[in-house]
Amino acid sequence: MSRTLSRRAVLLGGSAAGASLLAGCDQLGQMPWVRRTLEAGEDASLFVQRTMLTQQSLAREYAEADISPWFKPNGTIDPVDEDYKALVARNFEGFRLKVGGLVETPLDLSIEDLRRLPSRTQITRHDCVEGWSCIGKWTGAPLAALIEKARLKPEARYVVFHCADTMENAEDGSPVRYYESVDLVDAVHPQTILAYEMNGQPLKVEHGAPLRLRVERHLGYKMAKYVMRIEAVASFDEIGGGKGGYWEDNGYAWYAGI
Ligand SMILES: Nc1nc2c(c(=O)[nH]1)N[C@H]1C(S)=C(S)[C@@H](COP(=O)(O)O)O[C@H]1N2
Ligand SMILES: [Mo]
Repeated sequence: MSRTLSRRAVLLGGSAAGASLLAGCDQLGQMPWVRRTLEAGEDASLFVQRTMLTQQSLAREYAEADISPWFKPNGTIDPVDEDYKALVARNFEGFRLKVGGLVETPLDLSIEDLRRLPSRTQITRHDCVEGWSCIGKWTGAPLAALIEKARLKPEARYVVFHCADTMENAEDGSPVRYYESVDLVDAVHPQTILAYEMNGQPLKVEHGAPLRLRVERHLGYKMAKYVMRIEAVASFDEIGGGKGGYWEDNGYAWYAGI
């Protein structure tokens, strides 16, 4: 039995009809997926955020004056990967974002293509699991717009972000690259964007140039930098260590809601 929302439930939940349907707790308790979730004894914070706080509540947004004078770069800050270094050398000319997996229409987009989509700017606080926070302004293309263009197949449950940076080498010597994933509720959330600008400037290498994920209701490690490819999947079984992210494969929680 699936532990997550179906594509249909997400699309319903995102519509006006869906929103009023979700308004009453009684009705909510009648919805099959809520009962399934309760019966499965799902993680409490996930349940609270997914139901009581409503699916599309926004993370707090701040004013220009709140922007941190220095935003701590963390994790990979200068990928060693040759393909990525070549992109940096060309100032990211020729960069293409690939969108594939369980979609009807695979996409292959330049940064200019992404800039032509309606953009969203948000000033938010980034909280790293290590215990520090910084406030930054992010501008990018809503992931929802890409998902709409690519059209998910009915089996799709998660969106995976494949990154350029190698974190370690596997036993057979192959590179283990950073990756992350979100479910469809977070994928279509209005503050989930693929950011190409930070504080009004093109994204710097240390912060994930040319494209990084912002998924504002989550901890920092969900915010994949150096995103090269996006893949819609039904499960994580075939990806990396099977837990939905590089740090998840190393013991972190997949649901990092704050
Ligand atoms: N590709 C990639 N994305 C990543 C990381 C990384 O090492 N590689 N580190 C994560 C962590 S733990 C944090 S806190 C943020 C840091 O983002 P920043 O460098 O813009 O502060 O990126 C996240 N995304
Ligand atoms: Mo982090």
